[in-house]
Amino acid sequence: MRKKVIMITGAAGEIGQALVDEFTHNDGYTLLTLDLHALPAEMHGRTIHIQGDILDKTLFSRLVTEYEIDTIFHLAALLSTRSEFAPELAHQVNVNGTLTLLQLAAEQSQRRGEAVRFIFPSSIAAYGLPDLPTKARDFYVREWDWNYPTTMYGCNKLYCELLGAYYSEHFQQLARTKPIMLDFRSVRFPGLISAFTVPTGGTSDYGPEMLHAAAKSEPYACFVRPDSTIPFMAMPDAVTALLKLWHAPAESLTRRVYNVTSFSLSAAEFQERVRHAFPEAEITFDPDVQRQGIVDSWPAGLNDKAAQTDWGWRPAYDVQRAFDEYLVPNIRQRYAG
Ligand code: AKB
Repeated sequence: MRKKVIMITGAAGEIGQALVDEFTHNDGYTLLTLDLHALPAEMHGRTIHIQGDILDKTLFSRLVTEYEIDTIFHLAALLSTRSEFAPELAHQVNVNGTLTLLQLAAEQSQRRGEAVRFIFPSSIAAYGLPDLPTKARDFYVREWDWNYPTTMYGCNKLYCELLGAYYSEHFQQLARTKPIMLDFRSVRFPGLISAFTVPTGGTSDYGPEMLHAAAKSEPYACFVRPDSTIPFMAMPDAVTALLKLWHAPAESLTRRVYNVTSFSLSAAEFQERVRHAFPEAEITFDPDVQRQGIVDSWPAGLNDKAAQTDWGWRPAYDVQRAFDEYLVPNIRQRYAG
């Protein structure tokens, strides 16, 4: 008998660590985690961890002989800034890695006669707004607006959303019998902010970097203009969104890809919040033209009405609660020693 597991790729990353943490407070699930890196020491023993590459197909062939994969949270990805420096590698990891897992999930769904749920974090990077006046006018974009990403990462995310829908609805469409398909579900996340981890390789990183630097009493030069506005979300809400979408009954879903958001802030407003908590913070603005261009192409806000209606999405942390109750106290404590 194969052991039933929930697979989490990219488990050593920011969302991965928060998701594993949430799962291990709820007994009853066996987690099979995969990452290029080892898990941090405090996570040891909580999961069956495989240190490996999502591009390694032999590894997956071995894993499916041992485990029945019930759900996949596919979090492994190269983020937007890093992907611009290594676009071909980004395509391999973000697209080919996802394709391998979708194929595996489709085959597993047929083998066990029940759809594997495939939960995929997409991003505001899937959007590409043409200019700042349009960004200000179409503030809260809907899922189908402005799907013209300008980054390799954004292109990868948008295409993988489509691949997920293909594998769920049209896979083997010319075969005589309709096979059991996988059940792909995706959330488009805004910039995420964790109190416990610092992001690397993203372009929304200026928010969390500013906050963590202030808590460490380090000066910070923000790489975008003060007026740059994008949506953000506290990490616990990101985990809630993934879990809520995972649990949602299939009949209640009207789309495969949902926007989710919490609050929109300009970099100047972000700085004000940080200064309110850490009055000594040394924050300056030193925009980087290329990274600025990426942030300018991302929407200022997300319209997440479909997620609210279909599966009851509500962020627990608005901007006030995010800073006062989650970010500032935990970050303070983290660097206190
Ligand atoms: C990035 O900046 O690349 C990510 C994202 C917005 O998806 N944080």
